[in-house]
Amino acid sequence: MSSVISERDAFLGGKVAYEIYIRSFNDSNDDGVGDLKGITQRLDYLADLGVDYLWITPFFVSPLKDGGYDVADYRNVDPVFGTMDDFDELAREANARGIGLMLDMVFNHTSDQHEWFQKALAGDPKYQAYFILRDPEPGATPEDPGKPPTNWDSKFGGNAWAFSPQMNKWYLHLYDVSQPDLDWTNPEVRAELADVLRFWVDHGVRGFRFDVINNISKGSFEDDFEGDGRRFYTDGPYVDEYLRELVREGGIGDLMTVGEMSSTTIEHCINYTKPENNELTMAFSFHHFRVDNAGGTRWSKAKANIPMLRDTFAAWQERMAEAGGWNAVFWTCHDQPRPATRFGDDSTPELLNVSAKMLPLCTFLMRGTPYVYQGEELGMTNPGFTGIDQYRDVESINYYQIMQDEGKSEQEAFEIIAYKSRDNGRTPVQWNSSAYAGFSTVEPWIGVGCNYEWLNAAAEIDDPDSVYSFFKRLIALRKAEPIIQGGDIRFLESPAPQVIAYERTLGDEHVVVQCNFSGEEQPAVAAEGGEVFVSNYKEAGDGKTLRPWEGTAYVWR
Ligand code: ISL
Repeated sequence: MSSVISERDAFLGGKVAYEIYIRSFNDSNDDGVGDLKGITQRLDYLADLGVDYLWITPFFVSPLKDGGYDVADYRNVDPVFGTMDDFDELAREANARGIGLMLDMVFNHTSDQHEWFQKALAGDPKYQAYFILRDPEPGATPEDPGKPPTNWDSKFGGNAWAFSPQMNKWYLHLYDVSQPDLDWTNPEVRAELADVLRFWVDHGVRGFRFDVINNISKGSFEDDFEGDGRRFYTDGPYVDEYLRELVREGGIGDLMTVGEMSSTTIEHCINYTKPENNELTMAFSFHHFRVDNAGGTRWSKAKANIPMLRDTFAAWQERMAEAGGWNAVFWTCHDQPRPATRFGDDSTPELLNVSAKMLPLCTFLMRGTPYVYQGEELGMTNPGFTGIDQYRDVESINYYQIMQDEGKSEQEAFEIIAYKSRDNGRTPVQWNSSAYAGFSTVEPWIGVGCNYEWLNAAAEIDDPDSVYSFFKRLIALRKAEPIIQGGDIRFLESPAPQVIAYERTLGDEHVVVQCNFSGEEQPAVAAEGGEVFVSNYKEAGDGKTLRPWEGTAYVWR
């Protein structure tokens, strides 16, 4: 077996990315909303943590119906987030610290406020051809437009088509009604989007994240009587071709790129990320978040099924490795609850500390590029909101109603929202114990988590036992160890249902990682002769059992 890893694996496997949800990261001008200057102010913190790339969520001109994922102008900064000069300063300062910026390109759809859609509404045929429009059935009136072209559901609830009386046409919106889908079959659309990439590359950007990029090629427009329509537009026939063209025409073949792949398959992600295909460098996939969907729906509250989690990781890790694909590995993002609450235990500070360290240990030693989501490095939890009026997210507000319409009580619907809402990850980063957690001096756009007085960056930075210090260690370890960057990976049979274990191998070296996803002792995988590589417990264990929430990796070399 070779003891040398490939150049690609050394590069991607040695990098760590950090996601910034800009509205909630740091507010520099005290208007209650995070901004670009706010990020610049925290670059030293991020450099100390050791991350290489910052994925910044959209800060482009937007009506903010979907937190900026509704873009009205791809080439300008929304005034609420700052100015182009602020951006250039951020890029300069980040690059000077060896940190690259990755921008978030929302190319499946625009905002209905985008000039292109406004021109389409006004009847301009050039721009009507930018969107996916359909004529109504004969006899339709603005009051009664009849049946939508297909029965597909919007991801945010309701039918995926909206009728525009102004155009006398239906338009497709897989997401919010204010987010019309672009028509990628139109070469002018593809050329415009490639030009947007070149614009930002000229501003010093070193990578891109592509929003729901596997939805851009709609297959056939037919009613779905088995599901919600996604099988007709997910991983569609031309996604690979469009990606190759976008990368080539956008001139981004040498940059770090990650595609957000919704409801995808491993085989498609292999194609999207195999270097010889010249598409993307890595894929974000979400199958491991299905493990706490009761009855097949995300809008449910259930304990995570750990054997299913193990099998999902095993399949994605092993199959992508065999076929030369590359995964982004992560426990959360701005669309997910906080992992310490969801997969760990936040019921006491001690349990939180140990479980919020076990989780990154489990994923950081896998094959792929780890992504840390703002506040995760502090062990931030779901915020403990108590009323629906504290939520801001369009999806959460829609589903709170939909769940009640479908028969859930107000209380049941609220508990599910409190557990699964995207707003769980969107509360301000807890910087210190002052009012509004040091995020802002005025009331933020969304409330601060209930535990900010003791759970915050200021309390953790100099504490060697903090979750923050543990993340720093894991990041440094990954950069130092080729076996983690590019070694083979094989999942081991779990000695107990609540344990996930896997092995990395490089030449004669090997590492065994074992993690206990429970508050009870569990049997361990035999590790005789191995030395502790990294652990969330200070004292070595007995080698036979894993302590509550223990994550330990052993090395043989
Ligand atoms: O939020 C979800 C599950 O928690 C997903 O359905 C999510 O909408 C999907 O992963 C796509 O997300 C991306 O595109 C959306 C935007 O609202 C999300 O914030 C973004 O990450 C539409 O642009």
